[in-house]
Amino acid sequence: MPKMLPELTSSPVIHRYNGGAPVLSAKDIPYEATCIFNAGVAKYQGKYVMAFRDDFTHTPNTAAFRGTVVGVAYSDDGIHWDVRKTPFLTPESMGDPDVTRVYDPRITVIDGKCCLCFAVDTRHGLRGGIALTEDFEKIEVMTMSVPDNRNMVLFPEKIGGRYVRLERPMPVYSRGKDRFDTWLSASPDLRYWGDSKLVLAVEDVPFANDKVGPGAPPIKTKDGWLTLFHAVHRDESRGKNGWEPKWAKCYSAGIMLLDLEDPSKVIGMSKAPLLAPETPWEADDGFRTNVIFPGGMILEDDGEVKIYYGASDTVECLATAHVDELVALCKDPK
Ligand code: BMA
Repeated sequence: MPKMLPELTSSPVIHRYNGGAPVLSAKDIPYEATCIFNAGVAKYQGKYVMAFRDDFTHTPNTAAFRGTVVGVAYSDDGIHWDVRKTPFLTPESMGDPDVTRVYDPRITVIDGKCCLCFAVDTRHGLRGGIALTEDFEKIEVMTMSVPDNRNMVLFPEKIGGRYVRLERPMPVYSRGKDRFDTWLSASPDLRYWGDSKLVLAVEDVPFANDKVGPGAPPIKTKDGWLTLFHAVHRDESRGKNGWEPKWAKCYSAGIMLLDLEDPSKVIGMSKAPLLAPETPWEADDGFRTNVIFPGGMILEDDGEVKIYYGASDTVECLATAHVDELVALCKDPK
C-alpha cells in the first residue's frame, strides 16, 4: 500500500500516461544503469529530446551507487524513446577535475539553441551549471555558480532584455537545515548572473514544510508563466522507505503562475499539490519512495501539457493536463 499522507493527493486535472508506468527506465539503457530519472525534455529540431540522470550501482536494490552520468534519448511522440548508445555527460566530460558527479539536467530551447541547466557535485561543493549545446555531443559551459546552488531552470525567452533563471540555493547556515526556497536571477549573456530575488518560500506552500525548488522550464501563457515546482514535506515518522535505511521526505509537484514582465512575482498558485506520489512507481518501489521530481513540461498545439517527472529517484514517468485547467488551478483562490 502507498505510504502517503492522505492529504497529499494529485489534482483531478492530471492524467498519468499508461497508469503511471515509466516511459523510460534502466532496462531501456544500453550501458550501465540502475536508476533513470529527473530528466529534462524539450522539443528541438523536430523531435523530442530528453536528457536523463543515470545512477548506477553494482548491486540491485541498494543505495551503494558507483557513479552518475547523463544520457540522451530522442522521440517522435514524446512517449517512446530511442536512447543514444553512449552517455552524454560524465564527470570526466565536464573538463574540470574537481567535478565528481553531474546530474538533474533541464533543457530550455532559447534563441534556437538548446540550453542545459544541471547540477554538479565537486570536491568543494555542489554547483549549478548552464551550458549550450547544438548536438548533444559537445557543450559550451556558460556559467557555474558558487556552492551551494542547484535546480537551475532557464526561461525560454529573455524577459526585459535579460536571460532569467529560477534556482534553489541551500542556505544551511542562515536558515537552518533544509529550509530551501526558490529564487530567481537575471543575466545579460548567460555568463554573469545577478539581481537575485526570492520567488517562493517554503512557508508560502501549504503542502511543503522542508524545501521548494524549480521544476521544469516555464511555459508562457497569456495569464503568466506557468511554472512547476517541487515541494518537500518531511515527516520523521515515515521511517524506512525504499532502499535507504531511512527516508522521511515526500516530494510532490506544485504549479504556479509568475508575472509575465516580472517573473519574481507569484501571481497565482494551486494550494494543493498538482502531482503527489500515489502509484506503485511513485510511492511503493524504488531507491527513495515518495518522490515526484518534475523536470520537463511541454505545451502541445492542442493545449495538452506533457509533464515529465522522476518517480522515486528510480524511473521517468509522464503525466498530462490541459493548459487551461492548469492555469485555472493557479487562479483558484481555495
Ligand atoms: C533532491 C535532489 C534530487 C532528488 C531529490 C529526492 O534534493 O537530489 O536529485 O530527486 O532530492 O531524492
